[in-house]
Amino acid sequence: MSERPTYMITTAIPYANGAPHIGHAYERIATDAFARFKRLDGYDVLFVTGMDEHGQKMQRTAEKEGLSPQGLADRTAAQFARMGEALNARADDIVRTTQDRHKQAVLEIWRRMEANGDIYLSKYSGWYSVRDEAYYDESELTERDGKRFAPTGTPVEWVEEESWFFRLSAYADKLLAYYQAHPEFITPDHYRNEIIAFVKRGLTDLSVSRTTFDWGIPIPPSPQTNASHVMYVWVDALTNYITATGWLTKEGDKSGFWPADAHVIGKDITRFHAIYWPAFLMSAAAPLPKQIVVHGFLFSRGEKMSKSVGNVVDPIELADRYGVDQLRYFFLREIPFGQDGNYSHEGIVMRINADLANDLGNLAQRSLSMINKNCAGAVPKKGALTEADNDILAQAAFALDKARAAMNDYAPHHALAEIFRVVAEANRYFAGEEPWAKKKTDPARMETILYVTAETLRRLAIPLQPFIPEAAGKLLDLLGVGPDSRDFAHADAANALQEGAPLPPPAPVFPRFVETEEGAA
Ligand code: ME8
Repeated sequence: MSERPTYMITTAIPYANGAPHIGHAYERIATDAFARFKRLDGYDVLFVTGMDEHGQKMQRTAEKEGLSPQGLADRTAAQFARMGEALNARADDIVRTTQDRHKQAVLEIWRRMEANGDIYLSKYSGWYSVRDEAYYDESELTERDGKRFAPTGTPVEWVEEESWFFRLSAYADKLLAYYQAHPEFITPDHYRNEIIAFVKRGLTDLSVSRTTFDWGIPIPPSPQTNASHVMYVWVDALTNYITATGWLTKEGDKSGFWPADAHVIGKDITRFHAIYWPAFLMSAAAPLPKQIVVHGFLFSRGEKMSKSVGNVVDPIELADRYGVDQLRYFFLREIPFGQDGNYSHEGIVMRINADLANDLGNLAQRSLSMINKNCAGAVPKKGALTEADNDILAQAAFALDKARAAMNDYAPHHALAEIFRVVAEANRYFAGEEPWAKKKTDPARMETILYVTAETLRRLAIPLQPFIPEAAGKLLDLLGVGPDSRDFAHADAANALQEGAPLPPPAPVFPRFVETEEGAA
């Protein structure tokens, strides 16, 4: 472990029963941007994702597809690994719940919960949704055409079996006290309020094992029963977060990363992360993650993605069509983090052309090609600075502080809005100062304007790296900024561009998106 402060961030671990969709891509990209931001800000970062490979849903899907559950998990894990590469959002570790290290961690959390007196044998009879892998209370269900449905819209089935239970009811008050003492634990606030209201209604004990199928982690034999139980898939899946650190099993050198700083998850699984998971950890005498960071759902033109509507898109295809940075930018800028959002071809193209190609791309292209032609391909000379020069440089410097504050609040849309507000200001500065007109009348002033513009671009490209890593990197290449001078510690005036430093030939950073027949589909 280094001297630097640590920061651990995770995504949810997707069910391994189907290919990645845009919701998975969104979560991965956002988490990657948070991880990159902290890394550039000097933290020792552990970014973890994984695959949720056990459970009844996996077993049933595999049967339908004529595969073994492990075969299906392997196929899906490969698809998710490709998605991570394609989105330039590779994690440091991928915890697959069928791995032995994970099994050990799950058995240890179980042992600790049992030792704490929180596990007992009884019989479960009630409603279960295989699609959600969740139990529901009768009062939560709705009835349609003689069938019952969970609040999430998924069908439920009646289950009656012997089961181990976790004494969740004993944790309601402790959880409420915890939420009160740590108001930042569930963010944004409206999800926190929902959880508090739910816990206040009282918690019932949770069935944490199943006997009617076997695709899961076996529970150690007990003199109390002859039945073979497998771990409830959510006890199994949630524990992945701690597996990655080896904290429970005291293995490896990552245990200093626990407790995680942030679990980034979608709004449909807040109950598991903000109620069950902290209760399990309290029972196991393990520290709780610092924040549950909840994002909304993505819809295609307002509609839920569904195979039957035919609007499920492959995120890798989207990245190929629009560009990786372009897709990342769209998601992070367009959707207020924590709220639901929409994506559409028009929406993505508008963002690409207005913000990336017109505002940022043109400013870079115009200023850098003027520098190339008029300043011998080197960083221009800086004369005395005017108020306008100082003002735009100060705004660019301040953009990093504002972006940092926004990212601490898990609001990437605010971070990008601020950076692009300054990009727009820089365009106004450039247009207003008319360096091309000064070329003959006052060439020294022209150089100063070009210097200020280039230095402004440098100060903005540095905080843009977490969001659009490739393009921001390319822009820093064009500004002659070396690989060791790109972290946030180098964003300040002390590391400003050096007059006369040679620059590579200019090249476009963001091309416009041009419609083709296929693109308009
Ligand atoms: O829930 N928009 O897996 P999952 C945005 N295995 N996010 C979405 C989304 C959408 N349309 N659809 C899903 C699981 N997500 C469990 C997690 S964690 C210990 C176990 C998000 O494949 C969803 O909210 O159904 C979740 O955060 C993630 O994608 C994986 O969903």
